[in-house]
Amino acid sequence: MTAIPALVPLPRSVIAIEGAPFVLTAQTPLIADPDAAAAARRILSAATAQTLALPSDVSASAPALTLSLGSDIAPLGAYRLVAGDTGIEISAADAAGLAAGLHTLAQLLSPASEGWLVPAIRVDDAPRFAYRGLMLDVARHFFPVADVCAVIDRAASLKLTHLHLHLTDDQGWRLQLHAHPALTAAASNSEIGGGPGGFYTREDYQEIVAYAAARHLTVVPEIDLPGHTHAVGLAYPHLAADPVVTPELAAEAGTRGEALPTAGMPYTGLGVGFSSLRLDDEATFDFVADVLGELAHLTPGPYLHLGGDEAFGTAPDQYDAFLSRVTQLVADLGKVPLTWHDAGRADVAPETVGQYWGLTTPDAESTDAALAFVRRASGIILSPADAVYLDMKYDDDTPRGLTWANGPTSVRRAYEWDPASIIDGIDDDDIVGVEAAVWTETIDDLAGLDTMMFPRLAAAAEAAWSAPLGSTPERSWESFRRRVGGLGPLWRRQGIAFHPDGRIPWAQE
Ligand code: TNX
Repeated sequence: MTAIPALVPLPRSVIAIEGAPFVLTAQTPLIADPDAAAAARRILSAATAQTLALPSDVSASAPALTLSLGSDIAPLGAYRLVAGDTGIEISAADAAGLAAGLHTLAQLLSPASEGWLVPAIRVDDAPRFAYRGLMLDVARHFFPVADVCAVIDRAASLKLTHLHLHLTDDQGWRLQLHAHPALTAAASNSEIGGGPGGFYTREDYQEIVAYAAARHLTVVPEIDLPGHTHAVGLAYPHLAADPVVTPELAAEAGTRGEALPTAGMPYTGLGVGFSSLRLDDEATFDFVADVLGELAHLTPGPYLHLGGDEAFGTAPDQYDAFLSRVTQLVADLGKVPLTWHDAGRADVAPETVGQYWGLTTPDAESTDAALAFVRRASGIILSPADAVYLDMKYDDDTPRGLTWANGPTSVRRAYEWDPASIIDGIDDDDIVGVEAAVWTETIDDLAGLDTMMFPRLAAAAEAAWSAPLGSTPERSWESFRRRVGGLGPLWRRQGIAFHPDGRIPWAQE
């Protein structure tokens, strides 16, 4: 077709078909099983900023929206959507596929006096990677349950499948655990900048997990170990090693006017890499076993993320032995251990999946660490920091954000990379998926998250879902900027405070 509609992530196939547009109104009959019908009302009402009744109880001759579970389509996200003036039919093998089709339908709607128009179209679609993630750091700044749920809705609208919650860091411990209540009693009421912090009760956490599951997202909880653990020392001083303050850390703290990390005092600065659990003490291993056991029990999804990054305060041999032992512990709990790629050099449990956070042009050390996961055949999740770290500034004028990942990350840079082109020897078969990350050193509310995530999260979603960069004329920056610009009115209706990037031709409604 000449001009592809504003669809992101780009579907496998989009064909304009003969006929007039479908007109969707609040009274359009909806033919679907009750769960799918509820999903359709929720997704389409949010997309139109209007409550759509979409009645199911009509013996209607009016053109209907039909959601059907058919067997000729692959499971886990694939779908077919056919729209024309006589009706819209979305077919999929499962509820996840129907939801993906509904999110495509939401992007196709345009307002008109008689209702919402959907062009006559056929879309056949399926994802490239099964794991399509977003990491949210709730440790540097705490975000209440409602904000996390809003982030889940945003992730679902781009067909993501996993929400990785970075639950613990130097600045605070955010998950209540029965076995160690002091973690939240003594180590959660701090955050960067001196705000009040906060934590999720077990019930809050389960509410987040259920909210995500209802939107076909799996929560991946991260307890960052053995570094990024200064907060643990506020609750259990005997488990924490003294902070290792390097000259670089001291210089950076000086520039920012921050206090240096001090044992037993809340840390509210931006420094990283100074903390470690005491790895020469069996009490640490008992603690970690309790924490991970309780977390495994609370978490229905398959993954437990153990962090493992930037443990500069830990001796290398102790780090290796710790990661080896703790990944095995997670495997013994029946979960799949996930670690940042740094742990690739340790003898981790063979099931361990790595998460690559180096640059799109990797150095030798991160290449070796990433390849270690692939050699063990467990695979890797790609989060190249100079492309999909959504806490990087867009340009020098962005008020929030960091720049350590090779300077600011423009929308174009977030878009123009391909998962199979990052590390020699790692291609589609080795890649579990793609995950964007939003670290929150400089972000403290939902509007701030929105501005940093959108539109770059759409670029990451396309890397995760769509065919390889450059494989079709539409899988290109020129096409993406037009398509993503077309989503401006939808995002406004959905209440997403996106960054109105000047390189993108934003549609006005
Ligand atoms: C690196 S990525 C970190 C985080 C920071 C982030 C800021 C990774 C595994 N570690 O601790 O928050 O950069 O962009």
